[in-house]
Amino acid sequence: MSEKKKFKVTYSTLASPDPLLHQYYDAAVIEAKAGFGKTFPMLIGGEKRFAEKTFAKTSPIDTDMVMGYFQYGSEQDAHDAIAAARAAFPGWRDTPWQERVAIMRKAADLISDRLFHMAAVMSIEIGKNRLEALGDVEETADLIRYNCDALEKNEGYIRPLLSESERHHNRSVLKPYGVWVVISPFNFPAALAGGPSGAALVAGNAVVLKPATDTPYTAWLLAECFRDAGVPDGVFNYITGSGRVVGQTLLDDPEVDGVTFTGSYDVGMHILRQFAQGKYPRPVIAEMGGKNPVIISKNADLDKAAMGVMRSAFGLQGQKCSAASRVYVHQEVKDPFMEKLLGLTEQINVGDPTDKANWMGPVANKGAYEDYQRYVADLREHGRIIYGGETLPGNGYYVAPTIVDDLPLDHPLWKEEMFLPIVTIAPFEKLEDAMTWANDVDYGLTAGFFSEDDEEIQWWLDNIEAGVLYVNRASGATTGAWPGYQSFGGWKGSGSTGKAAGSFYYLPQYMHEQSQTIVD
Ligand code: UN1
Repeated sequence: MSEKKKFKVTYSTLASPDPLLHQYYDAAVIEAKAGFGKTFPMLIGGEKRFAEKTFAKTSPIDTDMVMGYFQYGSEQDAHDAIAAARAAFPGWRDTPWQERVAIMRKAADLISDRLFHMAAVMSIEIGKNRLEALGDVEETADLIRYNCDALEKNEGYIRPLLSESERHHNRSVLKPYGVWVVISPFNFPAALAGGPSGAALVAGNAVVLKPATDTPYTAWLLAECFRDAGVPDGVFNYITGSGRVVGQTLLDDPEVDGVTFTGSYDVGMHILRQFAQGKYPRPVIAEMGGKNPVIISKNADLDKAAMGVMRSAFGLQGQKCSAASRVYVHQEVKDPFMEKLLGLTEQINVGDPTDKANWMGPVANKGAYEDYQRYVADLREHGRIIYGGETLPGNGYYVAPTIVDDLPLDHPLWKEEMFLPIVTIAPFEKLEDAMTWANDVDYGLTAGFFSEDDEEIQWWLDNIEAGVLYVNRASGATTGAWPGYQSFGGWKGSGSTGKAAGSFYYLPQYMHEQSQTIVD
């Protein structure tokens, strides 16, 4: 067989994909399924580690489909992983940054080489459609490359300071902290595991990755890429199991120097508070969800607005922290907007996301499926469901995209993150009111605005409280940031550091600064 064509994937190239892309993906799904049923180890100090218990990873597409068996790690395994990272740290820290960059670039290239296999596994593991899964994998490689570039552009973050005299030689040096724990979520099982791990590693830290219990498989494939790229034993460790046992033990271990957590507001705040009890401050980069608003002015192009909202409300079944979950639309254009949104939503096929015809797959797990039913009952009672509101047939966790109107503005679900394909819509008369409502939540991750009026646009940019803003973006009103093209990080309860991923200020967070003054 001839060499496979290489693709440069981004979320925007995925709008009109090459037919070969589909062919490769279809083949990868068949191949991935043929390999299911194996038992996967953890990776601690370069050794394969097996726990006493394993858990079966089943697919939300078909709950009878067992993808593989993963280790149910113990407290001891978690401590061992931290100890392995601690032991490996000095060697990695002292490795010239240029060599670390070379190894991490190799890892990024391996991820790109394994794009189709990783995406196929991810689709089956978490129900992500083919294009979004391919995007997630390639985003991982690009996040790693972005941070390699950043280290190079900043020459290893060794920079001269001013000097008092010719005899003074002063410089600022950024150095890695030590042992870094990465706790990753199910929704971007590659990008939000590999992005933070890659940054911590290239900066010179040793890493312990604990992926979400729903997505150990994609994270294992990532671990293989790091290993095969030559990340030394113990510098990257992969541990699986429950958040309660393994996750909590990692966080309790005083040998941990920093954490990157992506997940819910409640867990993120718990980690921040717990870390503040330590002997001294340690960095916690927490990315904690959103309740992302879209405001549609009477001066909006409603086709763009409807497309942007549909894609961001229902992409990945609404389970992105960047998902659009609230829409405030000017009362004069509400009816035509709703008609367009309804028209687009009716065209969505929900089903096995490895099938090209299906744009929405199942929700992630039983808990999400039950939450959906609970929320829908509440919304039906207090508002009006104008589309969806039903679970769908199949042996997986399928639910309909759901549009809700007439929900009173004081209902708690205007403020609570549901993490499901549910969008609530309200009319407004004055833009100022829409802005007040948009900002009146504990979150501030992403936000969207639709208007063709430049003054209004500037006013919106000046007043909205969120970290990632999009104006008139039909390909996604609030979702779809790409490393280097958008920075991605939240304000308020959405993020702990005020600095975003995929941008200038991310990588330095994985290092502490040292000032060095030498006098002749
Ligand atoms: C998340 O939703 O958890 O901007 C992260 C986006 C993706 C990342 C989202 N690049 O939608």
